[in-house]
Amino acid sequence: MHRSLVLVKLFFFLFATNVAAEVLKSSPTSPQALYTHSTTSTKSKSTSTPAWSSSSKSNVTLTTHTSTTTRASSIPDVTHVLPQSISDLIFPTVLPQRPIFPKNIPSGRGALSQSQTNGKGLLGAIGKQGAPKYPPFVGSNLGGSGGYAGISAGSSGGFGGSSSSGNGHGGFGGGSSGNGGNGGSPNRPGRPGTGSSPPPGGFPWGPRTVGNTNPYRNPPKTNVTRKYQFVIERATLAPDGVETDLIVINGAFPGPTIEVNWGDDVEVTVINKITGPTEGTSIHWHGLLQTGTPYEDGVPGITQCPIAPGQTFTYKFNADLYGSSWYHAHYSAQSAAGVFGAMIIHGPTHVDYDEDLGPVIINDYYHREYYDIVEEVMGTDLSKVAPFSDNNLINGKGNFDCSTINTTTCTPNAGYAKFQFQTGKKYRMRLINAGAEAVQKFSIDNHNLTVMAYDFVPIVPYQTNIITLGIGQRADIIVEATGTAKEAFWLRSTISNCSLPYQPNGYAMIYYQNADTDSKPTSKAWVDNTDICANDDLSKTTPYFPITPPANPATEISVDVNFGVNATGHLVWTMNNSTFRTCYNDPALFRAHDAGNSSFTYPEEWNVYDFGNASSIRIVVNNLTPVGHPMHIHGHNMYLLSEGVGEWDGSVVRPSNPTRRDVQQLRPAAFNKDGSVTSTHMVFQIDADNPGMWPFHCHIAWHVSGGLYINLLERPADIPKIKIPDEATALCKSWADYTGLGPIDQIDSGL
Ligand SMILES: *[C@@H]1O[C@H](CO)[C@@H](O)[C@H](O)[C@H]1NC(C)=O
Ligand SMILES: *[C@@H]1O[C@H](CO)[C@@H](O)[C@H](O)[C@H]1NC(C)=O
Ligand SMILES: *[C@@H]1O[C@H](CO)[C@@H](O)[C@H](O)[C@H]1NC(C)=O
Ligand SMILES: *[C@@H]1O[C@H](CO)[C@@H](O)[C@H](O)[C@H]1NC(C)=O
Ligand SMILES: *[C@@H]1O[C@H](CO)[C@@H](O)[C@H](O)[C@H]1NC(C)=O
Ligand SMILES: *[C@@H]1O[C@H](CO)[C@@H](O)[C@H](O)[C@H]1NC(C)=O
Ligand SMILES: *[C@@H]1O[C@H](CO)[C@@H](O)[C@H](O)[C@H]1NC(C)=O
Ligand SMILES: *[C@@H]1O[C@H](CO)[C@@H](O)[C@H](O)[C@H]1NC(C)=O
Ligand SMILES: *[C@@H]1O[C@H](CO)[C@@H](O)[C@H](O)[C@H]1NC(C)=O
Ligand SMILES: *[C@@H]1O[C@H](CO)[C@@H](O)[C@H](O)[C@H]1NC(C)=O
Ligand SMILES: [Cu+2]
Repeated sequence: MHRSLVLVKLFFFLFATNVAAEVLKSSPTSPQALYTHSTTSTKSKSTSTPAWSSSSKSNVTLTTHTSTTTRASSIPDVTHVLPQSISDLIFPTVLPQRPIFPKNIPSGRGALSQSQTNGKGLLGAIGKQGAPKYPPFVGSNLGGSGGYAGISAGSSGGFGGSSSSGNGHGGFGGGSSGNGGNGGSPNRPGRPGTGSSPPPGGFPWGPRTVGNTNPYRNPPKTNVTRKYQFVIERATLAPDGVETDLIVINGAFPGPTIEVNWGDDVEVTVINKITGPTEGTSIHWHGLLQTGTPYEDGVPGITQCPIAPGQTFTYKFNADLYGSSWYHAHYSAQSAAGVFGAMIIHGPTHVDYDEDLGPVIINDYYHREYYDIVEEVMGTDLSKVAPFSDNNLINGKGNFDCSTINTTTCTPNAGYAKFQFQTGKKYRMRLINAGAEAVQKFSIDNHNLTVMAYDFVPIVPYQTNIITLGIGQRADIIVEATGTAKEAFWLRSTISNCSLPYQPNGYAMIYYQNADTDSKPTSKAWVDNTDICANDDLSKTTPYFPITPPANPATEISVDVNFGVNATGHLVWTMNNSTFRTCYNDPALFRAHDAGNSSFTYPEEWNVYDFGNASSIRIVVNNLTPVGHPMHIHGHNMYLLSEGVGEWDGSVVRPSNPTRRDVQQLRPAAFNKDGSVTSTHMVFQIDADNPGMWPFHCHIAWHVSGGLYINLLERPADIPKIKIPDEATALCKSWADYTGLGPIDQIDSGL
């Protein structure tokens, strides 16, 4: 069927005919309901089979709104009518906001100590006890001043701009697996004492530069192993002044920063000490390729069994790409409870800067426990399926208006993250959207931003004032300190209008060298003229190292993103009409491994797409929902051939060198005045050079809980050649013991 017919029909049923695209875009101020309870479905432009008639695959029906439903004979007892309430809740016309504005912020003096807000985490602090500084690579012998001139290997320019003393950064050669190597700060685990020195004047990654090396074909191997230990447990902290039950790593929120060099081996020993109640866990190393080690990707039920309570697992993988990223729990929505942290992989740079200020982690933040939120998201009370975030944090800090709650201890003016600038210097910042639901708009008042990398891909630098980051996306930026000695500025991240925040405004404070670091900036925000839900145009984001993907890939498929209400009345998200659910006890990758070249029939709800030996894979993704989705691929950077409104017309943006990244914001579908709906698309391609079972999913926690997820089975014939270590298979034994050989109370897709 022609897509536009499907769309017109579907959305006609779903939503009122009188809703305009403008209404959607300006919805927060519009009193007009998006959804009117029309029963006049006969006005549908479609005369062909009803939109809900074909979904025998997953028992998910596309929700329609009609008084005369027809039902696929294979699907008994399916409710086709979407309750009127749901549309207003998922796509509210008025956001019930309680925003905090600069005028309401008392000063830069925080009311809570770092340990009360962030536990053992030091991100966001300045001064003696502040966050560590970040050298050009781990093991570099820093000292003194002088610009970081190390753009090419062997450059004789001094490294500098970052002093090796007095900033808590010592601790090279610390314990091989403990936190807090000697001299290190509590959130800087110790490092092994051997093998970390590069050749004199050189780099750990050898002669590779951004411009001369295809990172996928010719990555370095340093033969250095960096070891970390993560103890995951529950903790009560007050990141924004509100005492909240979190799950944290090594007592820190956000978790400890992993900092290694490109080509290093990384070993992270994860100890699951989550009790009261217990739950499983697993950690995903976002953006890494895991070539040859797909069982280290950290996706429970796909690449491993969860780490059972009380159990320990050591992830061993190579830092095969360089730049900025994060790691996070992939078990249900546990990440939203605080199980995430930054990952810095030092590598060559193509842009000059003086100092690396490290991670700027941004996350929409919820005061309720993630489990309670997921229970509602996955419940049958459709009025609760689209939760609002309570706050927006930068490096785990923020203020909260305590007058709006009285259920828990709340300290006003808990304090914001702070950064120190010196006039004339150029700073690198590593922005990470580590949130659960929100699209972030990052900016620094009065400062231009130069973007040098998106995700793990260095780009031809371009200048902007506001950077859009969907969940999981990163931007490496250079900021030139153009202010004067006594000035202070707001650094902002604002949750966009296509997300659901009660309090959209995230702040941090930037102080110049002679500014009073307890003062409050008075700077004004840039005006945001950017599209509210989409990433910057693909035409703007040109990879610095060009790669041309095949113009005619071996395989091309098309997948629709949609949602519906299933037979038991739950809202589920679908890809190609099928909602996903993992089986924690039975990792799909292990099935592929055991199946070898014989075919194994995967349960339909695993959403496995077997691409066989295809050498390249193209996927056209169509969004039929009025919500944006940050689509993340594991095991690859995707070539983004096209994205935008409407169906793909076959054209490719910069075919000789398309944008590559590991998360792309799929725009929301738009409503038109005549009642029709215009879908949106993104088209991506991957080189199938990485045998494995690779997730491709929406990174909104609540959407992946609801099943917006597929697995790409890549080169299954080569998977049996991969040796899955005993330690990985042993996880299934201990998980089976924990679950008593039966299912646990899995309230969502599991991821
Ligand atoms: C988002 O909505 C708010 C409140 O309605 C409005 O003030 C703001 O201008 C909107 N921002 C954008 C980028 O549309
Ligand atoms: C998904 O379901 C809709 C409605 O039942 C149907 O029109 C469409 O063809 C299905 N899509 C696929 C790819 O099966
Ligand atoms: C679909 O529903 C039928 C009947 O309720 C059930 O037997 C079957 O397992 C369901 N299939 C899926 C994929 O959920
Ligand atoms: C790492 O080890 C491999 C295999 O032993 C060796 O070929 C390579 O030269 C080593 N690389 C470095 C940087 O020492
Ligand atoms: C505080 O608690 C009272 C009594 O439970 C309730 O009526 C009131 O609405 C609450 N106020 C806020 C701001 O939540
Ligand atoms: C930002 O960049 C523009 C264009 O290069 C320039 O005109 C402007 O002065 C810059 N603003 C600041 C605050 O640096
Ligand atoms: C509907 O979805 C929910 C949530 O995934 C699931 O628990 C329930 O079993 C599903 N119902 C059917 C009939 O598949
Ligand atoms: C989408 O689902 C339909 C119906 O189950 C199936 O026939 C088709 O192969 C699926 N599409 C892809 C690309 O797998
Ligand atoms: C499949 O595997 C079997 C042994 O497991 C081997 O004999 C056979 O040649 C393989 N077939 C192909 C097509 O690789
Ligand atoms: C896939 O490649 C393997 C070797 O890697 C080969 O044995 C097998 O026959 C191929 N299968 C197909 C369907 O071409
Ligand atoms: Cu989504």
